[in-house]
Amino acid sequence: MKKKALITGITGQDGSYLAEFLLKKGYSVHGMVRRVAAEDESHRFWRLRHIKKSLNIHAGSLESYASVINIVTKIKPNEIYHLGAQSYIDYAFKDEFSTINTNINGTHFLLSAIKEFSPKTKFYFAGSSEMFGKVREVPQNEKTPFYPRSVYGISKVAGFDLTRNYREAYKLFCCSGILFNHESPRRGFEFVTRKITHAVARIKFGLQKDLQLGNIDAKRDWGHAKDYVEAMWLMLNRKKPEDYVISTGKHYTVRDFAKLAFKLVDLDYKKFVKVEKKLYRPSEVESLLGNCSKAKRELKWKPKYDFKKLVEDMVKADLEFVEKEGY
Ligand code: NAP
Ligand code: G4F
Repeated sequence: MKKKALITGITGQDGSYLAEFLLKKGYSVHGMVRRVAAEDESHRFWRLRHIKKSLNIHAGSLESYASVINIVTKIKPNEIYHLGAQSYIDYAFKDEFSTINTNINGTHFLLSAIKEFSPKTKFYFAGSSEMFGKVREVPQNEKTPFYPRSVYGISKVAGFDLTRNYREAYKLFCCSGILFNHESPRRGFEFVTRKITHAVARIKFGLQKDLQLGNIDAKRDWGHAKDYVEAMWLMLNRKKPEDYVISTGKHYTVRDFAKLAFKLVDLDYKKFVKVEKKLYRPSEVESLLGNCSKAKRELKWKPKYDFKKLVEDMVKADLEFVEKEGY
């Protein structure tokens, strides 16, 4: 019998790569999507268009326990990958309450539904390096204390603790990946890497004059989403549920990212990037750097993409995108 996986957030960057990955492994792949998204296929399913026919899509809401119970009891999946979240940090500062509601309740509802109705289901929680926030040590590993700097980070710490508590209290197979930033040509346009590579392509084609950015001295440990979804699967396919940091072990500034992205199209970033104080965050995470030696040792995981390959992949894809779509 085919293994069944349920992915929340299947329409997002990671959800789309994970769905592809699991289909290739022979899984029957189910996705939970919000009704608003299900009704707007042409826009909301852009990352899944090529595999949509192979997926089982269920309309449901992470904000409703009844809806989560219905889907979990109907599918009784072997594995749940809980990726659905309000994941954009700038927006979390603008709407703290919906970020908290979706992110904490969504995780809690899924864990509770597994405990009550499908206790053999293994559960993956999408934890985040944002939980380290104002970092307590460098680099950060699984034992580094958390110090979140946004409501998003706070919601992820709560989800992480809920996941750990369900593992310890009810002996469920629940684990969290503490994933550092990961990007790709499927990254949402609001995140800084995609904002940069899209602007680079638009500037190259004469559609845009400059690029406004906020804090370009912030440092991130950037990997490729394709590499990171494999780590999620590896975590659920070991004997024991544990939490893992997933990162590259190298970090760069936003300025470094912009410099390389512009250089790839023979432009000098200094002529185009305009720093705007209004784009700074009320409380910033200045620098993140992960130590993923536990994942390397126990999951035998290591990233295939480095920083340069990642930026090249994104710039190339955005040049093609802008040329084809014209925007
Ligand atoms: P993403 O592209 O923003 O995708 C988020 C997904 O969550 C989308 O499918 C979205 O669905 C869904 N979603 C948002 N709000 C929802 C709501 N109220 N109810 C139900 N679904 C909702 O994020 P990603 O980059 O793939 O990240 C996946 C997960 O990993 C997220 O939980 C994120 O917080 C976490 N994470 C990401 C990174 C990273 O660098 N990418 C690092 C660490 C952790 P719609 O299509 O309907 O909007
Ligand atoms: O690309 P970002 O918006 O990603 P951020 O805030 O690090 O969050 C992402 O990674 C987390 C993992 O650590 C995930 F949990 C989360 O869901 C998300 O995927 O911003 C990166 C950095 C920040 O320091 C920000 O202040 O870039 C800086 N930045 C500078 N100018 C900008 C901009 N960020 C955005 N989005 N837009 C700007 O114009």
